[in-house]
Amino acid sequence: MDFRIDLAVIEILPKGSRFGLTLHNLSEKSVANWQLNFAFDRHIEQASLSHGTLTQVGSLCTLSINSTPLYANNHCYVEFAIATSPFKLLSDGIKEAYLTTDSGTQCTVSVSPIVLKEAIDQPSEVPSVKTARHKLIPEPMSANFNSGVYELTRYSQITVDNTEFQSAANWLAEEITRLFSIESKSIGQQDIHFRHSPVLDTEEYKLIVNDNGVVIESTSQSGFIYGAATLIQLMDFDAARHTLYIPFCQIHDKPRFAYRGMMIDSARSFQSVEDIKRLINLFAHYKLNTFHWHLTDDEGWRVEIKALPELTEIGAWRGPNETLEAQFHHINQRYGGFYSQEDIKDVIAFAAQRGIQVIPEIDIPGHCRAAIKSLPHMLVDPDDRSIYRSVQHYNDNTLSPGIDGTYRFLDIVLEETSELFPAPYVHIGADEVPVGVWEKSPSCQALMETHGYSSSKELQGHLLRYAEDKLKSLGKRMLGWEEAHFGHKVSKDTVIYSWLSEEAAINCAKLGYDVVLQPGQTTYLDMAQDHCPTEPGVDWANVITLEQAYLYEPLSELSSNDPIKKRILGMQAALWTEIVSHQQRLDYMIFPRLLALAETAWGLESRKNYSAFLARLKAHLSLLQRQGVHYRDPWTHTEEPENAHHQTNNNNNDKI
Ligand code: TNX
Repeated sequence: MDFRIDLAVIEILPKGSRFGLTLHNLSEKSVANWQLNFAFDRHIEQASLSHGTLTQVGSLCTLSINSTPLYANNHCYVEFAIATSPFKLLSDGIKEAYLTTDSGTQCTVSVSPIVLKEAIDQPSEVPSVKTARHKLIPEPMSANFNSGVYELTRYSQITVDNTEFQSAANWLAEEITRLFSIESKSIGQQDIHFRHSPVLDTEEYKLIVNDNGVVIESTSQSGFIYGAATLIQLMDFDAARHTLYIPFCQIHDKPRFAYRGMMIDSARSFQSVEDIKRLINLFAHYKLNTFHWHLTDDEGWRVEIKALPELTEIGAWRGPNETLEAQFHHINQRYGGFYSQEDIKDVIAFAAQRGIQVIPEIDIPGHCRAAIKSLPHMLVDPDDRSIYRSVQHYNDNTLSPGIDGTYRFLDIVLEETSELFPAPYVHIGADEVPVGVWEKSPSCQALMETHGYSSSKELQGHLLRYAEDKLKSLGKRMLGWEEAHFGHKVSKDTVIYSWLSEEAAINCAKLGYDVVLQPGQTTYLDMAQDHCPTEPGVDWANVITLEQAYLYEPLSELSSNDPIKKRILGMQAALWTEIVSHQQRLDYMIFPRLLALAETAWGLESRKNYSAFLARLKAHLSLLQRQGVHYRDPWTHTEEPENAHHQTNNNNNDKI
């Protein structure tokens, strides 16, 4: 490559850091009128730039120093500062860069790892443990093992009492084939029996393995899925004999929380339908029952809305020649994609077969840049002179409650979304509405006056209440991030997802809202997993080691019989994907921390024990290996594979 940039932290300031950026021209040709484009997650203070000009839209920065050509075999140097916390991770550096020259040529620029000033390198010690006798995660409510094993062969069959549960039995058969290449024959022994047991609770199951075979008892499709997931984890495979061994046991199990979820952000990075299904299938193995799908954000609109095709024709794509600027990765090309309504139906059916409901998130009124840029005639308030900057550095990403177009947009999007997703919930976002929005919009100010509102939070609440009423009329309950109750306009039927702190969850529960816990400090899987600069991830909420993920105990400050606890529907983990651009990285960030969180979501608090979990995990990792999951090994700290960083994600070709 003919160009390279080096970025070094040169000074740590009381609030922020100062950087030196060197752009090298390693070629034999000088370039005049160049522009350097690079992806950088933090806001660069304009006034701090030593020379040249810099614009920043989200993470995309464009630097030019027109007075100085970039001479052959020479370099140019600039300094700038940020006002947020100092860098500790290499992932904080510049992610990608390219140069454009006056002839319009695009040249790739290689990026050296950032030189950090204060890198802490203290990998946490994970205790070495003896491999446990069984590898069940989450740990069942009660499990008794007896001596002896039952053998399953390719002549084994699964029988169901009731055809209603056939699809759970099919899942088990498919998984056995996928994992162990054992295809059951249509003529064989009836070794696994799904027995309907109406006395059990919906998600409860029993699993009995003895000389007579395997019996799973349950009363619902999801109960049979959980029984099947446990059975799979109990299997030991003898490849030579093509036989699966299952230890004799009696297991009786049911979940602690009714809501056990995982959120994936498909807006910042786009995952193919196959990638999403692969993850959902894995979630089923850990007895999760909810997939929260973050489908819209500033950097991409991913759900087809038939009445507003611009949302995906324009808003699903970013790049040098697109309406939306490139962000984060793949910045010198067209990147993106969307899920057609057919794709979504396919995902929903796939998830339902695995006992998982899919909840869509349409994030409003902030985080709406992709929608606004796709539908400016509908969503831009031409008289709004407000000046604001969102957390992710946009000044044009918020819907206006003062114009009709916003309400028409909401009607259409919520109607189509509600029709498409059978779950009785729609998540409406409501997070991170920037300070300063709507202040200089005559229509918003007039609306505030009409209703006697004194703050923008009330105006936000006004819009969210509209969305809530609309969703109610469509038979859906509204879910929102913790900011959804700001301005006190939405009803107590709204479910609050707390992400900033546990305290917020307690406050919301005290106010009478049902809550789902998703505190950034312990459940955000985009956080780095250890105190090492090379760990991929971010650290604004925390560094989340496996142990911290495991030890998270929802609302532990409250006594176990505090009635407020009844308001907790459950918990979920989340993967935001600004820096998660490919499948290996996805796996690396999710596994095995999700297993730790799944144990808390499902298992009894009294049975939680980190060493015992590690012992089971040690035995369990082979099951992840068998499926090609690129997990982070807690003992060897194995990184994602070398090539992962350089691998281009081909997903964006899916819809071209
Ligand atoms: C906060 S959590 C966000 C997301 C970012 C994430 C990055 C929440 C409701 N908003 O928009 O992707 O931090 O960690």
